[in-house]
Amino acid sequence: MAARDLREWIALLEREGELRRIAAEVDPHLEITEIVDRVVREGGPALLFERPKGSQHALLINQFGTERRMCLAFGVQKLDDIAARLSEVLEMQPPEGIAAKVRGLKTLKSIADSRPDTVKKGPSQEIVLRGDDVDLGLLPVQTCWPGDAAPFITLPAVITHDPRNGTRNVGMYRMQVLGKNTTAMHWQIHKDGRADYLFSDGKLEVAVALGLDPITAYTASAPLPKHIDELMLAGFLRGKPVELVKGVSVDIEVPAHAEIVLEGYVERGDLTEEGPFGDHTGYYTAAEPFPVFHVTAMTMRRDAIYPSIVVGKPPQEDAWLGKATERIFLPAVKVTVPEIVDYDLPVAGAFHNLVIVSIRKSFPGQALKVMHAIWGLGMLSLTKGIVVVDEHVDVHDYAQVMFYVGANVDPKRDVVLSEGPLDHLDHAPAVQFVGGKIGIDATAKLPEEGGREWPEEIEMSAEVKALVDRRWAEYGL
Ligand SMILES: Cc1cc2nc3c(=O)[nH]c(=O)nc-3n(C[C@H](O)[C@H](O)[C@H](O)COP(=O)(O)O)c2cc1C
Ligand SMILES: [Mn+2]
Repeated sequence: MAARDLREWIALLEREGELRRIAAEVDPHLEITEIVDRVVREGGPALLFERPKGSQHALLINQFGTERRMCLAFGVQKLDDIAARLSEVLEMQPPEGIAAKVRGLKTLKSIADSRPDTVKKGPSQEIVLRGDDVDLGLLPVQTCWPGDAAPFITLPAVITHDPRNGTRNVGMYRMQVLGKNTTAMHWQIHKDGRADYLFSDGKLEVAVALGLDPITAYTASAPLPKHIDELMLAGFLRGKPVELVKGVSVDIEVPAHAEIVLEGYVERGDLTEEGPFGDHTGYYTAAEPFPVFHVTAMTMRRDAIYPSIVVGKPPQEDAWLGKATERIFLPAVKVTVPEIVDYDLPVAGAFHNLVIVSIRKSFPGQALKVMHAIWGLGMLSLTKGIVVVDEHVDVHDYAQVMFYVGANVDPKRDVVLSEGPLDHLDHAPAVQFVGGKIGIDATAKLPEEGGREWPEEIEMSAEVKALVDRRWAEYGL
């Protein structure tokens, strides 16, 4: 059963030996980062800092830092099992026979039950601070890296509504603390929250939830199309709806079981210099103007636990949020580009720098088709480099991929240079936001593509393999 809130999740982590409590006083200014950096790299546990210096609130970090914890969060054995449930929905066909109809109805019901539920009261509003009482200084917000401009809230679920049609959006966008009741709102240009802000006619209400059950927190980072509510996906993946209550100062429903909620607004033209911030690119992103978020109310549970995450040179904790997205979105990618067998976004490539994709190739030029499809597909369109391999290649085995890139590629023929939009944070292109793309076609070439006959790959025969299996003990190896 999916955790209802952060506390059930912490209890589960503790039962599973996946959480360590730190009783010593530790400084959220840099010190926590250095501790977490070491623990993450060793595949260590989630950490609950019970006494962050200068705050009454405990700080949870590294909740997502390993594949095992990610699977625990979703209640699955492996991340691909989540994708399997989504495939069921995406690949629904008119059912034939009673059994298929019943299965179909169950699938439809699971979609119908995904919508959030509105409830009257929620623990996220046990404590209500308004006006002058709002004080972000109460929270143990981390200054992650020495060059960071200020403390940054790093694991928020930012909720807005599209002013045109009211559809909800939830996104994870870091928030630089500017003062006791203001932060910056780091909506990059390709993001849905930014679009809601630009569609507003001046003022946009915003609510920020901190400290959620892990599935709902994850969905804030999921690259869904603009019109799809992330809380629907959360409800679907949790197998039960997210519960919401009315905000106390804004016309936005907020998670009833959050640890902390910040309510407020942004206004057109009210900008601040945001950054620098040590980012998941492995570099500091330079200061740029972003909207100011004014906090009109801060609500909390009693003894609220503050959630945080550190990003930086990969690998960091966010690697597993990214891998979850890679696995969960594969079925949706395949709906649009059906020849795709599998793909891998290497953690070291910070997710937007490189995609390795395997395809079932049946016509000349198909690898190029797939590259261009990826460069046109949602957030994958920001991908800088794409390597295409044949279906039998394991895209997660980088040595194998490198072998085919070396063996199958004539750089003159098989390297495509293109152009397109790039990640907001990419510092490499000469102009921000647009630049070059590289595609490498490492598939075996068809006669129409290569001109020459493609040689056969070396492989031992099945009979000899079976023989050696049978006789293995005799060899004394
Ligand atoms: C830890 C973490 C921090 C992130 N910080 C930002 C950020 O500051 N700004 C941003 O635009 N996206 C950030 N992202 C990526 C967005 O959360 C992601 O693109 C998400 O899909 C945005 O939601 P949207 O598609 O509804 O806009 C972050 C992701 C993670 C996992
Ligand atoms: Mn969205």
